[in-house]
Amino acid sequence: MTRELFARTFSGMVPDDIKNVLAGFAIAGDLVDCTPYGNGHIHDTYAATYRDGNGSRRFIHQRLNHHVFKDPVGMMRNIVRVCEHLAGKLDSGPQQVLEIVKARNGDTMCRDASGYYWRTYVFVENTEYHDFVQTPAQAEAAGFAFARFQRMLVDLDANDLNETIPGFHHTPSRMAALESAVAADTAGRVAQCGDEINFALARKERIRIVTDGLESGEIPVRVTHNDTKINNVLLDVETGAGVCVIDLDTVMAGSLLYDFGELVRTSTGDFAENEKDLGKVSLDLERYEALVRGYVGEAKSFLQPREIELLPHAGFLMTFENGIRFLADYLNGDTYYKIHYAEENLDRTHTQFRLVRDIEEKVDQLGAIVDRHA
Ligand code: ADP
Ligand code: GN1
Ligand code: MG
Repeated sequence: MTRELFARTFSGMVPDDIKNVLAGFAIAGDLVDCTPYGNGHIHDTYAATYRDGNGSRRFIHQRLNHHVFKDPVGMMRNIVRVCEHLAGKLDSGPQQVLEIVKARNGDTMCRDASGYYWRTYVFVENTEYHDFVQTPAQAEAAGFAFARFQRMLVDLDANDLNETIPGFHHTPSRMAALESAVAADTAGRVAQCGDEINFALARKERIRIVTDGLESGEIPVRVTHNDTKINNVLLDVETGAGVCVIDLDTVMAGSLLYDFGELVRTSTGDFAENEKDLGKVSLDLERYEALVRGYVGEAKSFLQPREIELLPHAGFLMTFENGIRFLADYLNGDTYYKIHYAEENLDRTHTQFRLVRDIEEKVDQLGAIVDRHA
């Protein structure tokens, strides 16, 4: 089954089976509308409006992808734990914690007739998401918001959280998965991807630094978000400030280098993740500096020397890791990420690899910028 077929979307009338499952959530009023929302690659997300005598309220409903998150109950336990921890620590500044709406029976999720788990969050109003940034100020706001998120979780024991996707950022394992995909050639696409596979193999020796450092204790294991893509933080529509970190499914033990690196990948350019015009794909140093200012400015109090030293490597690592994940998915026949057209995973691979190359060329400049702010 390709990911395309897994995705459940509709337009117009809300199908009855969806209405039935939504009725299980403890929400007052009548469902007025419910439409597919956002550009997440994993779950099927809907924005819904309910109305009662007091007015209207919006909610986010998600049908969870249990092929990716095999233990939805354990995942929701993590999210409850993390949200409670964050809610107890809110300090000044515009910020909100994701708010779970429980089922009428008190559970954190409902199940539909086909066995899918659904969950609901309060819609965070007066905010917007960006699939890629348009200004350095947005990069700075996102960097600050994710660093603040990390600071607030610095005293949460990583052992209290389930590992929702085993080896999620173990880049050498991701490389091994690519090599298995090449060997299996399930979709018969290997012959067409020689250049991409060689590009990946040529960098195999440079992807162990963070995993080795975590294993040896040289880099601290922290509670990290692990999916700090720019559309996983909501920015205030008026001020542009980072208001709410969302998509908490992968919050678990990790390295903050993963979080910083994923921000570099998604907030320093001016191009979509699947951009076909590779001439547009490059890292903008002004945005990078803004990101570093926001992120390092807030994280300085807890960053350790080895982490600071590796910050300039983080963007390379996460862009490369995403590139090999997209490539492996393409070779496997598009079973993991949601796709909107046949070659999308290959386009995503090309964009990531072009950005990797650009980061490699700029690494000294990235180091100088980090030095200025750390
Ligand atoms: P996925 O894992 O598929 O990326 P997300 O949890 O990131 O799913 O949700 C997909 C998108 O839905 C987000 O990028 C964001 O645009 C939107 N979204 C999710 N939660 C909320 C919320 N509580 N309020 C407003 N928008 C949200
Ligand atoms: C997925 O769920 P979403 O769309 O925020 C993926 C990330 C990738 C990203 C690439 C659980 O993020 O790891 O970096 O796509 N999430 C999962 O865009 O695999
Ligand atoms: Mg997301």
